[in-house]
Amino acid sequence: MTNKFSFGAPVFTGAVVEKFSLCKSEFPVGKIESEWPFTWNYNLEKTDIVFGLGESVRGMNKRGFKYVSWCLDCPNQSENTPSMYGAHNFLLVFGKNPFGIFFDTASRIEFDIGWTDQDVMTVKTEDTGVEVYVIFPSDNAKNVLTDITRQFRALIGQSYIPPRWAFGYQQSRWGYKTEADVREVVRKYRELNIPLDSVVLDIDYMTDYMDFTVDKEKFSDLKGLSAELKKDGMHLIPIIDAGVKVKEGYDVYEEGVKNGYFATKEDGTPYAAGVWPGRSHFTDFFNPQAREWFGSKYKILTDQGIEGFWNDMNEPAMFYSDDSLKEAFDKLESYKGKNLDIQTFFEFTPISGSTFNQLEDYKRFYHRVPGSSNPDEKIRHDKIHNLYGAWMTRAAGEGLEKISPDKRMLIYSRASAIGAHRYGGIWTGDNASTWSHLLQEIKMLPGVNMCGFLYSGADIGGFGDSTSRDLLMRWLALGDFTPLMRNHSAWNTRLQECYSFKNPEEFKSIIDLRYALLPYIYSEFVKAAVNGDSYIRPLAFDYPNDRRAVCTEDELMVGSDILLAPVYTQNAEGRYVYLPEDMTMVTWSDSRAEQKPMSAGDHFVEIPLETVVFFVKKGRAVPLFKSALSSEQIDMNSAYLVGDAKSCELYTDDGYSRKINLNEGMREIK
Ligand code: MIG
Repeated sequence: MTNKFSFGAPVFTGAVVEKFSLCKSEFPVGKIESEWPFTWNYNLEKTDIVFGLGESVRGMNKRGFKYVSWCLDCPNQSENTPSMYGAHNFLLVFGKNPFGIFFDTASRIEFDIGWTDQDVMTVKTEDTGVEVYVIFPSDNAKNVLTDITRQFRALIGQSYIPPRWAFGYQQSRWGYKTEADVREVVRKYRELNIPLDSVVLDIDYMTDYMDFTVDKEKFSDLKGLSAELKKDGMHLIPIIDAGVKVKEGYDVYEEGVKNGYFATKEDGTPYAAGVWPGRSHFTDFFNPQAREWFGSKYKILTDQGIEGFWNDMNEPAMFYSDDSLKEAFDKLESYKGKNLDIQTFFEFTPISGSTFNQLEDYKRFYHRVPGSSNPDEKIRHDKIHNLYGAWMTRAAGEGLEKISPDKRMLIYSRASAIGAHRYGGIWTGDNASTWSHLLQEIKMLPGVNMCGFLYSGADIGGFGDSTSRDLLMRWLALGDFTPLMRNHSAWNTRLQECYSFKNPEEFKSIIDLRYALLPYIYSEFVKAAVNGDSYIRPLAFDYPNDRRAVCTEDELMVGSDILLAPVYTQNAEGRYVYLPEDMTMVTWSDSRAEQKPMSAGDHFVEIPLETVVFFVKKGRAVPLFKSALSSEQIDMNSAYLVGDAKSCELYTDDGYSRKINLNEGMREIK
């Protein structure tokens, strides 16, 4: 049962697909301290657990910290980072009176979940307005967490399903500059027989970082390269940035200016800020014509055989604006010649870095939002900031659907808000090569899944800083199970491709497991998307009456049948694993599986670096296939089962048709 309430003057966000009339009765949970500015308090029982909030730091249980939804480029994220790249305002309170609550707003919103007062949760927002949906379990719900999640997902619509090849291993690096670089990656993977489905192209493939261009000097024949790779079951995935370079003669820029497709300053002229291409304009994705126009541009690349993209910098990130730069220079100037005491010196040093992603800049431009009640239908960017990336994903998703009405295309984005989960996936932005960020991913993915972003994953091995061999191996072992499995790193870090380290056959074995599991992962993913379930969940979903399981923060349920206990500490020879019931332990080593029954309870499980261990639930089986060099080449008749059941059901299809019929695709595997 869902109740809808409205406070302030909400802006249309596009998050919700079901129509609800406003509930006339009193707010059913906690207390509305103030209708506007909106302030809601909820007293937490000691044992209440608060799941959700998607892409955010800290635990699966969000208690004990203060989070702010404000899409932000945060490459230096830590445990204390309040805002990440996404705005995922859904919470699932699990306790005596379980409920889900979704704050549908375009604006900044704060979640103080037992931080100011350990036993009080406060949610506040004061810009525009918010529609609040409170979801209670159905009367006959067998499992309240699953039930609430399904209701929420029905509210926001079915999650995006990428083509099957998108579940293959992707190799990326901000640093592949030429066709030759790409060929080298492919050659080295193939030489070592390490499976690979995609090579990801970062900003260097473009001419001067201009969207929808290809630098002919570096990639003389992208179409040819793409066709050549496809023959071998591989895809190229180019990046598209949010900012469009200001440059006379560049068609995208000129068309955008001519037709008024860019966000504008108060005086109606296009707003400029500096990003990778230099001064750039920002497409007004809220304006349907602008959205359609930008979406249609992807055809320039699909015409060259490209079938997948990633959208970056769409918070939008802004390194500087004309104004913030001037302000910074003026300030710096004022210190010139001064005898700086230590206090003034510390004011002075941060000035040059102060122009990044400034709130002041976000207040300097406007979007045309048709249907809004404001004069000229204009809304200032900061009020709807959290939707910008989401609507770019929508532009891409809708555009690609027009360009390719029958075949699914791959798209994943950095910034996001709930609603965009229908159009694309996400990666979780610029993490670093640290063990704490590996653990962070484990804790983050269940929330991300609850919020509908099933196609998701973090940069494997870590983006910033230099990885270590063991960190990359442990991270790949987790990545074996995440829908997006992408190794990505920054230009100034140690090379991070599997062949850059000794004994690459140990990497091969880990990635072979991904391909052995791929048909299962695809099946479980599609089932979760269609049924409104989470592909990755906290143990609480499967073992709600087992307090140990409910409070476990470093194990995951994957698909319907797998429990995963990743290793996330350096030099570990294994780890303690809590099993809520008897299970089958599968140890994958040297590209082969061995199984062993395990009893419920605590175990120290030995997990040498080159092995991957997972557990199959009681009475279930998981099919493993003969690994192949690409997803396309997997022999679908090569399955054997692990686990204690004699058969299992698997969903299969052609891997790309947009129409999906679960029942038709189900088959039994023995
Ligand atoms: O300011 O395109 O998150 O994955 O490699 C950095 C370069 C811009 C940020 C993305 C990262 C990508 C990088 N981009």
